[in-house]
Amino acid sequence: MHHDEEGENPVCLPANFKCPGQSRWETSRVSRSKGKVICIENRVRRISQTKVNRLKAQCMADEVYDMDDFLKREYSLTKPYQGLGSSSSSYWDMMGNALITTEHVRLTPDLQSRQGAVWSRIPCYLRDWELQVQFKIHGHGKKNLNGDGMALWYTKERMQTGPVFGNRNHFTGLGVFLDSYPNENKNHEKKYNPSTQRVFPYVSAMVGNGTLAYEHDRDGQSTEIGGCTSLLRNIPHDTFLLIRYSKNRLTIQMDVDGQRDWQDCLDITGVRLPLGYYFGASSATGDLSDNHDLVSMKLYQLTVDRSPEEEEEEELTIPSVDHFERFNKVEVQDEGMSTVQLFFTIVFSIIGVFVLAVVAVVMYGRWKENSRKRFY
Ligand SMILES: [Ca+2]
Repeated sequence: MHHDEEGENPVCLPANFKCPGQSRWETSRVSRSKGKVICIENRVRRISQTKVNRLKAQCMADEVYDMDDFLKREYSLTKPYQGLGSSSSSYWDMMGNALITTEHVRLTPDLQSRQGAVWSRIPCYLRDWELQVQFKIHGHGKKNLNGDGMALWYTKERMQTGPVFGNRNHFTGLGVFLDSYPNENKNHEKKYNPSTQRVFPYVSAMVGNGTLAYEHDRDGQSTEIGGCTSLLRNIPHDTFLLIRYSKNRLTIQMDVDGQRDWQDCLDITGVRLPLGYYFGASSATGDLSDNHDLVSMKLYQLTVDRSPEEEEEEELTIPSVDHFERFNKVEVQDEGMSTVQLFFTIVFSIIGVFVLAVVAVVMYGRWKENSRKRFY
């Protein structure tokens, strides 16, 4: 046995692991003999070529094993989408204008005023999971003349239509929005504030409690808990989004470069999502449109160690985010008075003036009477 193999447990690299400045398996010769440098979990170690090969083989085998073991087919939607929307044995439902092809589920075509969605039929009781979404958003419209985008869901409600990318508003649970049209910049051009401007397409997340409203006209800016710009549209290859939820931590990563390299988009702790909600994806077009193609949604169960206290954490009924106010960094601009406010302001002003006038008349009358009494 080689000396460098003694007492070493080879550790597999995580799927998206990358040493600083190195590609995943990049090795470089450090001596004329068999020594190589390999990057393993942030440590650079000198090991033999044999071991490099063995490690590679083992990691690859483990990855295949992981994929099979942790992919949850009942919450995943993959080609060839067998029975989707028709068979009672399918794990998924389809609604609206959504259409199945051999390559994808087209949630909306590149046509005006369409809505489409797919929803998982089985509520999910996994505590820690990772959802990998493969998709393609493309169309004829020029930049910012396309819309509206799509959304991924983990919510209590399912199969409802509405104004939030084809889904209902006031939803309960998690919504992740791939917003390709900047409504706010359009609607508030004069009040446009460069410090709060977001560049579109913009990916963001929101946790709804059933009463909180997603404001479409403001692209959900007032309720978002985080987000990032991601140039995910009209790209020649497929694009990917990853949502990881583990131990109340929500992470979103994007891969739109086709390099299999995840870019961090959002990482928030203190996100509390109840069990038993449904996964879904929806999309809508308005005056502007795009093809919103969903290639796959793969749900993986994550295995996580928990302390006894964490195990005993009380089960939630309402989704929430700890210290939600910390996200309200955007100052709500003074929009001036609404018509209703203006109406009541005028009414109360008139009443106020009238009351004052009556009081003044009465006071004057009394004063006059008093002064008369004094004279006589
Ligand atoms: Ca928008």
